[in-house]
Amino acid sequence: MMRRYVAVDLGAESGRVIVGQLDNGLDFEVISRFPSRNTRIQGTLYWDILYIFEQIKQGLAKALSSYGREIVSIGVDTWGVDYGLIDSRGRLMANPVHYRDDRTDGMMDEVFSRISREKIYSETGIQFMQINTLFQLAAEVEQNREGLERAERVLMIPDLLNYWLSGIMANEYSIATTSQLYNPVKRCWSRPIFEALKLQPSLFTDVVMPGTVLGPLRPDLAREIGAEHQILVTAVACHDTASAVAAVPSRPGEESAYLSSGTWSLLGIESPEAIISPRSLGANITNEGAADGGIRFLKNIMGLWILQECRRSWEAEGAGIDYSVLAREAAEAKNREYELNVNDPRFLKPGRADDTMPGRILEYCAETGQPAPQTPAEFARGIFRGLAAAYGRSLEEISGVSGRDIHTLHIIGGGCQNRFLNQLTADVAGIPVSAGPVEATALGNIMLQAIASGDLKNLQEGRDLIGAGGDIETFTPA
Ligand code: ADP
Ligand code: LRH
Repeated sequence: MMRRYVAVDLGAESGRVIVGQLDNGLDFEVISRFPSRNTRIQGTLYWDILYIFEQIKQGLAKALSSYGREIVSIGVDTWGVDYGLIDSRGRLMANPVHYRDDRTDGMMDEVFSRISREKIYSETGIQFMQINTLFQLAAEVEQNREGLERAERVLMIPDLLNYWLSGIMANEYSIATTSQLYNPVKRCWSRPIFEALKLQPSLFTDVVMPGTVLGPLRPDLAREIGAEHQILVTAVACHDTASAVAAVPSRPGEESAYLSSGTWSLLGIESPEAIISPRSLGANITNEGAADGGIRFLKNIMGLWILQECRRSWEAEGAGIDYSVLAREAAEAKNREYELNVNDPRFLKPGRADDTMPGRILEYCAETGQPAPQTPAEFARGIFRGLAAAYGRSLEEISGVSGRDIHTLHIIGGGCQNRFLNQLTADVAGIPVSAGPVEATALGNIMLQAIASGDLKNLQEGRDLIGAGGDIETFTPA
């Protein structure tokens, strides 16, 4: 009987349920795809986590009706830094707040008044971004003290979904590191940071490593979706970027970097240990947990989010925007050429009716004395040029700080379908770009389940299968 794994991969723009199996390589089928819904209520931006869980249930039920007893396990990976608070009866206390909500405004300075930037970085090695769990929890201390006092547990989003699937509460390593509360050298939660924020250490569990089988699906859930056999819930590399990096088709010993390209652009290298130094702090490079228990030494770059928000704004005005068409048109759109500094903080927050993302770009162009784009393709071209420039700079920083040579860049994720951006990146970086796979994150998720169930030897075996799969295209610098 074929053994199949269900991967639930939730990015900030969209989620998918995928079934994968080892069958002449690492083969997969997309069962369902849905938007990662969020909504603003009384001024707060929330994830619609109940809708998302309903989509997971429907996807799993569909996978079961197609493959029945062949389904062995399920694994969940999601975007980083967000969480839900759980009360003493095991209930979610409120809808999780979106990391782009305004509540973290000013929270970095608030936290730095209690514990220094240097100390936080030496404890965690994590890039400073106001979206980090650390600053979200600092906002709860200020704005929701009673709620936080009643909370028994903090579960990061994939931990929460794993809990709803299995009944087991556990904080997984890769997603735990995105919090900026975890010490990757001592391999435990950071006491000095918990003390500075007056947070109870018991809010988090001991960390479990990627590939830990949590247990079977809850019996009530199994009945609801019609599962007649035991399906295991595996804590994979629960941070989506860790799952994506697990599936980079690199060969052993290769001197390469990866770029996970989606809502965010995550560019970096793998390292067995954390690299925490004044230089890595100066360059604001992060040390997040990897699928093999090691480290992803990388930069968080604003990513295709800016384009997603432009698309939302253009569609609200009635324009239909197809990403592949837009990428092709951007390649030709040479009038009114500009280049965006994609990491400018003004682009972090969602656009509003009176403050749209295209409007912010026009404001930026006026301030920097650049031509104002007019068509979607012209807007997109400047975003892509800015992203490629940021990739080039980040590659240099990462190579300089780590002392590693980088001869190839593997681009994975939805953004690797953008052939214009792939070529621009190769040109700016001056190294070949290897693009694919698009669904790297789900593949990394499946690999961890296959390793946990003894069907795959290790990550390299999975990477070799992906590399041999043939969906990889190379872009050579001009
Ligand atoms: P996430 O998982 O972070 O939600 P994805 O990995 O799904 O994001 O990547 C989504 C991005 O990929 C989109 O914002 C878009 O810019 C890009 N993209 C998706 N499809 C295409 C396509 N056919 N051609 C070019 N770019 C694409
Ligand atoms: C990408 C990602 C990234 C950051 C951000 C919040 O989806 O996980 O690594 O953590 O979302």
